[in-house]
Amino acid sequence: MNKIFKKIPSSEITDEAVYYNRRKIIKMAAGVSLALAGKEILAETAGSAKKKYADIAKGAYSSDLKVTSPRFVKTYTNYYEFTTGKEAATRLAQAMIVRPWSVSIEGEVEKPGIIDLESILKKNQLQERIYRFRCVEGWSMVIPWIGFPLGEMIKQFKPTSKAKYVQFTTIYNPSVMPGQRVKTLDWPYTEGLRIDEAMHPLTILATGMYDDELPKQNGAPLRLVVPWKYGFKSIKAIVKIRFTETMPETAWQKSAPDEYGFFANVNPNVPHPRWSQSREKVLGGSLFTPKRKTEMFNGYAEQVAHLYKGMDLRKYF
Ligand SMILES: Nc1nc2c(c(=O)[nH]1)N[C@H]1C(S)=C(S)[C@@H](COP(=O)(O)O)O[C@H]1N2
Ligand SMILES: [Mo]
Repeated sequence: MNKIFKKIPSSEITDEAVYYNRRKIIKMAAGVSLALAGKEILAETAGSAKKKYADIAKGAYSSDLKVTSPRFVKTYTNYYEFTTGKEAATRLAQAMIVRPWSVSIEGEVEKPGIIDLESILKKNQLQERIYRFRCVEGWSMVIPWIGFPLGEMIKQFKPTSKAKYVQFTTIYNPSVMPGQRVKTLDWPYTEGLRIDEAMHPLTILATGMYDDELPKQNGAPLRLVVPWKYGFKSIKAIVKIRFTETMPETAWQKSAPDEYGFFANVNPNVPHPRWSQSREKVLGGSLFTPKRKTEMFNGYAEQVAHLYKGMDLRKYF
């Protein structure tokens, strides 16, 4: 079976408060700065330079949840192309080159082609969306994303009637991404959505967070965000969007199909085979903050439950 999960005991899951406190203690003892990824986080606290997306207005579907401190969101990252360690991945990701960037549009569309990010941004108006983000590992946070509805962009390429699914692919560059030299996942990272999920107005492509450009470790320059699904669906550094008639393969499904389904809807009633999904550790709380109850579809049931009407969500997890 897959190799990575042998290395991630479920006892480690959701222990990030312990992790941060330990880090803090180590750092205080060593007398070094609190910044993990360096300048970026220092700039954050200094708040001097004007942020690139400071003037972006809130869009529809944005919530008024209290956002998580950016230092957690920017340093506790999953980016297996770099490595499986959250802090090390953050550090290694700084080597990425994210401009210029283009995305290849392929498959069942009338207007396929390679489109550069600047022209995508000219055609799609950015907005802020505050969403709760829930990782399959059992932690959650609230992130102010800057992005645009994926569905609006999809319409511009005119999908054919055969376009039933959309597959996304991350950049493949093992010389910069050391994790890709190891077969933790079947590279390049791929993800997929059913076309109605992709067209749903909650689904966005993000280019920023916290009023600024996406940090490299969080998926710069273009990343998917699907707030009612587990975090692993939110594929980073997208270079290809392919429309297909049949359900596409995804990297996690290929790695462990019994653990990671295609749908990956947040569902407190369907446990992961190795741990419960009924609660979540809210990142940024103290060691004593109780876990919060995970909500059906991550709290977005009213908006998305109809997409799965009549489906057995235990089978299609
Ligand atoms: N390309 C790529 N995208 C990825 C991942 C990854 O390893 N590679 N990890 C996923 C997982 S498991 C999660 S929880 C989220 C984490 O996003 P964050 O690091 O910005 O919090 O990214 C997802 N997108
Ligand atoms: Mo995740």
